[in-house]
Amino acid sequence: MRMVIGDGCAFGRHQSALALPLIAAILVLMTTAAAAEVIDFETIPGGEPTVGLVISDQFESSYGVRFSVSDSADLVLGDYGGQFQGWVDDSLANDVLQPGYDRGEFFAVIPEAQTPGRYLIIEYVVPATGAAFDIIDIDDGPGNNPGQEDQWTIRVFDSSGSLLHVTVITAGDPGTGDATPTRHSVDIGEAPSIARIELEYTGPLQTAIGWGFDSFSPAASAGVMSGGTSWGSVKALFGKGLLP
Ligand SMILES: [Ca+2]
Ligand SMILES: [Ca+2]
Ligand SMILES: [Ca+2]
Repeated sequence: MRMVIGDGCAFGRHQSALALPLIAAILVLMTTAAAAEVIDFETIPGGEPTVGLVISDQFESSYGVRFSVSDSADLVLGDYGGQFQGWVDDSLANDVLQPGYDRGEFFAVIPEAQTPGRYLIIEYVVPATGAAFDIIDIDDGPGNNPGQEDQWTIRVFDSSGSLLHVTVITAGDPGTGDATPTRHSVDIGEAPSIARIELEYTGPLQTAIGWGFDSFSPAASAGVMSGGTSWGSVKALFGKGLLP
């Protein structure tokens, strides 16, 4: 982690020697908290979650990530068990998860995500070492439909655009299923190099693939901390006399 102390810190050498370990401890705690934070779409910074709300840069200042879609479509909110936005179930109501899963009230979805060339883009303000998220309803439609298996391709890039990691998840793989959140984790290792993640439907269906996106953990995003806390606010604590 590379941090630069701004000019606003007016300390003598002795005070700095005392303060720096404390700063380091605070940053470790904040980074740990950031790694544990999850964007669950139940709260939206600067607004209220509602069905159809476009999700783009609301999480940029607090989580260090922004969402977009490769073409003119939007990532929008849908609600579990409410108006149809996401997926069809074999035996339950639409947009309901299988028993035992609780992902709150809202999820995110790109309508008509099977459209060729349409995919979700997640960009990091500061690269991260890892990420995790749920893709919901990776299945083969209502009933058993061989040859219609949903398939998702996940691509991870560094800040120079180099491809770091590709994963393909196909209906029938472990953890997939009707109305089921399939957890996927990306772990690049020690170096924080994840700058961009793309999720693209690469299955055979032309219509009504049924899916949702939820519980996104952007993980350790150095320099941009969780919960609206930033390096700038750490410096502000000095100004208030709350730190030595
Ligand atoms: Ca949720
Ligand atoms: Ca389904
Ligand atoms: Ca599906």
